[in-house]
Parts: sequence; structure tokens; C-alpha cells
Amino acid sequence: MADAMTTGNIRNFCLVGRNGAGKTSLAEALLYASGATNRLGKVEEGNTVCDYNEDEIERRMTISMAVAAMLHKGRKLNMIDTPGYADFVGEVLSAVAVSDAAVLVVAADGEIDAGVDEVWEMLASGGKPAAVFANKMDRANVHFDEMVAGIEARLDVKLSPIVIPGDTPEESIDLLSLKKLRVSGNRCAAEPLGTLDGKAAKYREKLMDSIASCDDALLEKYLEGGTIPEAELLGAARKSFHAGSIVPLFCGAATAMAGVHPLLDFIGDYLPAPGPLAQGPGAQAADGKDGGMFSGIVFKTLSEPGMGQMNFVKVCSGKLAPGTDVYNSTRQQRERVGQLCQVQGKKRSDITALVPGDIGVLVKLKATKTNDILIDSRLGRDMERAPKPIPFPETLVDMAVYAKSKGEEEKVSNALSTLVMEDPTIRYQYNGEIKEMVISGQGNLQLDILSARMKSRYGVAVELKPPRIPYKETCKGKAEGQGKFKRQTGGRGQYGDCWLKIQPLERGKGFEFVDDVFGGAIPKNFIPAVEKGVVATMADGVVAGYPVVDVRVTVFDGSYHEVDSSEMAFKIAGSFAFKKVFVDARPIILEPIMNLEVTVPDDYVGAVMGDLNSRRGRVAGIDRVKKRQVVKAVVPLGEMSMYSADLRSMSKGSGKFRMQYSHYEELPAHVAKGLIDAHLKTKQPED
Ligand SMILES: Nc1nc2c(ncn2[C@@H]2O[C@H](COP(=O)(O)OP(=O)(O)OP(=O)(O)O)[C@@H](O)[C@H]2O)c(=O)[nH]1
Ligand SMILES: [Mg+2]
Repeated sequence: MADAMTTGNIRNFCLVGRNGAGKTSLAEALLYASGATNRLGKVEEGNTVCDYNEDEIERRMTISMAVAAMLHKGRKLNMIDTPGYADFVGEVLSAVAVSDAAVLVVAADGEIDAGVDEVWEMLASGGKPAAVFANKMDRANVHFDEMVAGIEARLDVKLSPIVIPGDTPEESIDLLSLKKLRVSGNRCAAEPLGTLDGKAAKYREKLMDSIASCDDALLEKYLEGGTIPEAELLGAARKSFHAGSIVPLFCGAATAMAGVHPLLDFIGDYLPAPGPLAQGPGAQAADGKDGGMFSGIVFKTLSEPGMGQMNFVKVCSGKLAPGTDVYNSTRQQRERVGQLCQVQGKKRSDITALVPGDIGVLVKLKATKTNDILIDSRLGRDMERAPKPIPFPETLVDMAVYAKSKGEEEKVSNALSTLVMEDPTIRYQYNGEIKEMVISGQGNLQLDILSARMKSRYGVAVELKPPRIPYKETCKGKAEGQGKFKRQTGGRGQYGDCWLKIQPLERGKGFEFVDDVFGGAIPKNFIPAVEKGVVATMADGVVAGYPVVDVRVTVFDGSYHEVDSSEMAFKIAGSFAFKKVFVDARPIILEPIMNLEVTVPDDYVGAVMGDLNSRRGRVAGIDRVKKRQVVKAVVPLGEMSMYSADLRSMSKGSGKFRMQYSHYEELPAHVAKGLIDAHLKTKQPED
């Protein structure tokens, strides 16, 4: 299929929209309508082309994007089905980045929820023209007019209705070509519409208004009531769609193949050919002029058992063929292109070349990962011409990951390093402060699926827990006291004795150790041992098991034994003294406070603020950003576990938040008591 293709005949598009809208079902229907497949799979039956991973079939939802190519009227359509669940936003960002247009799928019977406009903004900011496919028109409670108004209000656009529902679910009306369409199985028959009834006439006028208003010459003719030649109308429609000044509306029912054929034709005839993804001269080649040197971006990486690593690439300029040497400018490493494939979901077929603008899969590259830029090694360091990386979001949710069976920690990191490679919106690292391996992502579902894949793919069972909160201990008062370690039961004994004074330091000042011993009460060579004992005890914490910070410890007296004193004895004496004196110095617990920004549509501001108050949060201000409000607050980290899930449910999936560490503050006594009691429970009776 790809070998003889030219850039001008390639169309790259993605299906986006909230989960459950019907994107995978529509992908299935488009493949069937184009003849790329000979049956219509069903999500419920787990036999669709795009949801081919076991856990996707099991959960009946898309988790990773899937690419599927098809031929239609001599054009190669590279379709990318994306996941709708917000946790998998990385997949959508990648798909939008390499597509030249998009189809937003909305469920006609469903509420057009606030989350849709986030995807819409992504398309707009990427300058990608988009059409809307109102799916599930076969459902009972669909009110077409209300639905159109709802979409327009949510997206803040005026829709250009190209296909509207007919009298029966199998029928639809194409208002651009003025045809009545009737689908049966994989066939779609068209007949001239004849006279337009009320609804068709109303929407035809809406369509004409929207196209004419983008083209002055056409508008003049239209307002004078002249007839507009079809070719001129279609040309204007194509131009204004490419410019993003009209938003075509299609409707139908993917699982019934209704409205699918006119959408397929629209994709083949009206979508733009691949535009220059790369900057500078090399990029021009993407318009078909085959002279530029190769450059491409890797937008997805998979490593499937038996297939090894696969990198999905979009060629931005020049050509790519097996045996080509390329330079991975992101990792500054040479790679040799071995096998080159084209994909249809799980199915792969070898190809001999990829032209500019086309999408394919490189198999078994060594070091290349998602978002890497591959270029012709002759381009050298001239990155001006290279495509720009995809801006993946910061992580939002952290979970500590524990191997269920002891000794499998290494297996856990190996599995993580491979799986994280497949999803650049997930990170993992060992956090020395809380002594836990922490995985971070966009949401809890994403991390649950990651841990399930660790089991199913790499046979390592893990448990995810909210990570420990890095509390600290410090003191507010001054105290002094003695620590004595004496073991003299015959033979060489142990003797260490020191007096310490503890006082608080300013927040963030850390630790100061002062030697104020005079007259050799403690020999100088044992003072560092006292400090070692103090520092070790501070690291373990005293009242609640959290590291002690911001104190000055002064050793000012003590005694020793000529024979039995040793570094070990004074280290233990220092530790004893610190434990004893610290509890008299009005110890407190410090908690990490975070700066939080929550972005929600107006309807949810009240709920967000009320919820923050219940988390001991303090709202600092509210800003308006476009159609949304940004609530700025400071909140204790300890009150924020599961916030991502809570915000999603209180804002119907439309809320977003960003959280960053700000400072430490004293933990209220009633909360501190809980931590202290929990710590006391864990303490050994002999201490
Ligand atoms: N009645 C009806 N059901 C449909 C239609 N299209 C999809 N569905 C059903 O809606 C459910 C969700 O469909 P999917 O295709 O998985 O939706 P999706 O948008 O890919 O969802 P995510 O992958 O989770 O983002 C499935 O049960 C489909 O069978 C339709 O046109 N009519
Ligand atoms: Mg899906």
C-alpha cells in the first residue's frame, strides 16, 4: 500500500473525544467501509482492530493509541484511534501532534461534558482543523437540534452540518452533495435529495451561511440568491475547513455503519495533505517535493513480546527505507533502520519506504524512544530543521510501588523501565527521603493498569500505596539533658556520657552541632562520635519517626572512662541524650505545604473551594483564564492523596490541577497526635 504513495495522497487523522463516545467503534466502521477489513468488529466482543491489547479487551476501553492505515479512492488514510479516558492524555497529545486533522467523536445521547473542550483546545492550539462526528444517533433519547446547540455551546463554535439524520436510523442526508444516503451492511446507496423538507432546508441554509461567510466572492453570489456551482462550493468548503474557519458536523451510528461512508469520503477528499512538521527547507519536502533530507519524529513506542521494540514514526521530510543510517539527535546516537512496517492495529506488514508525511513503524531500533527526533546524519547538529518534540504534561499522581514477594525489587525496576518507555507521561524514581520507589502519572487508573501490565507481561506482582508524606520533626523550645551509655560488667566495658542542649533554628536552616565542652570533660576525639549519634537519631526521628530538622545541638559536658570509653559508646550516649532532650524541647511535626492551582469551569468553583477547606487548604485567589477559573491555594500534601480522582468526580472530569512543593509548616496538634500514636505502636517495647 505505502510503497507507491506520494505525500499529496496521504491523509493523517486522529479520532478524539471522551471515553465511551464510540471512537474505536467508528475506527472499526471506517476500516470496514473502506474495505480494509471484511467484517465489523465490536468492542463488546473484543474483536476490534484498534483495541487489541488484552487489558483493553477486558476493560472495553482504549488504553494506548492504535494506528490503522486504509486506502480510499487512491488515498492512504493513516487513522489513529486514541483513548478517551483523561489519564491517557499523553496518547492523545502524540496523536494530535502527528495528525493533520482530527475527528471529534461525541455521543449524541450523552452530555457534552466539560472535558471535551480540553481536547478541543489541544486541537486549536495545534492548528489542526477538526470535524465533529455525533455518534450513537440510533439511541432512543437523541434530540438533534438540542444536541447541535449543546455541542456549539460547549465548543463555542458554529457547526456546519454536512450530514444530518434521515427518517430512519439507516438513512442520513448529505447537505453538501444534496443526496439521501441509505446504508445496508457495508454498502451505502445515494440518491438525489429532491426537495428539501423543513429540517433539511434549515440545516442546508446553516451550512451555506457558514461556508459563504468564509469567502467574500461566494458570499456576494450567495446573498444575491445566485446559484453556486457545486465545484465552487466544495472548493470553498475545503479551503475554509483547512483554515479551521468551519467545523463540519457529521452524524450517525458507528455500530450500525450509519453516516460512516460520507465521513470516509470527507476524510479522503477534504482533509489536508501532510503539512510541514519540520521547519526550514527540509520541511518543504513534506509537500511532495522529494529533495529534503530525512527527518522524523517518534510519537509512540511499544515493546511487545516476540516483536521487540517498535517505534512509530512520522516522516517530516525526506524518505525513509530499510538499511538507512539515521541519527537520533535527541540521544546523539546513530541507528540503522532495519525492518520498516505499516500497521493496522496489531497487524503489521513490511514496506520498502516511507515518503514525507507518512507514518510507519521502525522495528528493533536500539536506543530510540518516544519523542526522539531522527534525522539524516548529514544534517549534523542543524536542529533548526528538525521537528519539535511533543509537550507531554507533568505528572499529577504519585503512588509508592512495592513488590508483593520479597527479593523481586529488581524485577520491578526492570519491568518499570520497559513499561515507562511506552508511556512518556509516566515516571518512576526511588525517593530517598521517604525510602520508597514512587511511580507518577496522570491518574490512578493509568497507574493501576501499569501495575496490572507488570504482572501480565513480566510476571511480577506489585502493590501500590499512597506514598509516605515526607513529614519532618523539629522543636519549638529549648531543653538540655544527659545521655549515658554504660556497660561495665567485667572485662572491657563501654562508657560514654554527654550533656546536650537542643534549641530550634529558623525554618530551613537545617542542623548545627556545637562543641562547647571545656576542660576535656569529653576527650576531643570522641566529640565527632557524639555528633554521629545525634545525626543518626535525627535521621530516624524521635516522636513520630520522621527526620529531625532545623535544630542546633550543643554538647557542653560529659564524662569518660580511661579504658571503657570508645567512639561507639559516645555515639550511643549522643543518641540517648538527643532522644531524651528532644522530647523536652517542645517537639512538633512539620508538614509539606503545596502550592495548588485548580482549573475548572465556573460551575465547579464552589465545590472545589469547599473541598479545599475540608482539606485544611487556604485559597489565595481566583483568576479567570478563558472560559475557566483557576483557584490558587496552599494545601497540606498530607490531605491531597487521591485528589486527582476526587477532583475528577467533583468536576465531572473537567477539572485539572497542578501542584508544587512550597514550604513546611507546623502540623496541627490533633493531626500530629495521630502520627505519634501510629509511631508508638510500631516501636519495640525495649526502646
Ligand atoms: N448504540 C450505539 N452504541 C455504540 C455506538 N458506537 C459505540 N457504541 C458503544 O459504545 C461503547 C463505547 O464504544 P467505544 O468505541 O469503545 O468508545 P471509545 O470512544 O473508543 O471509548 P474509549 O476507548 O474508552 O475512549 C461500546 O459499548 C460500543 O458498542 C453507536 O453508534 N450506537
Ligand atoms: Mg476506544
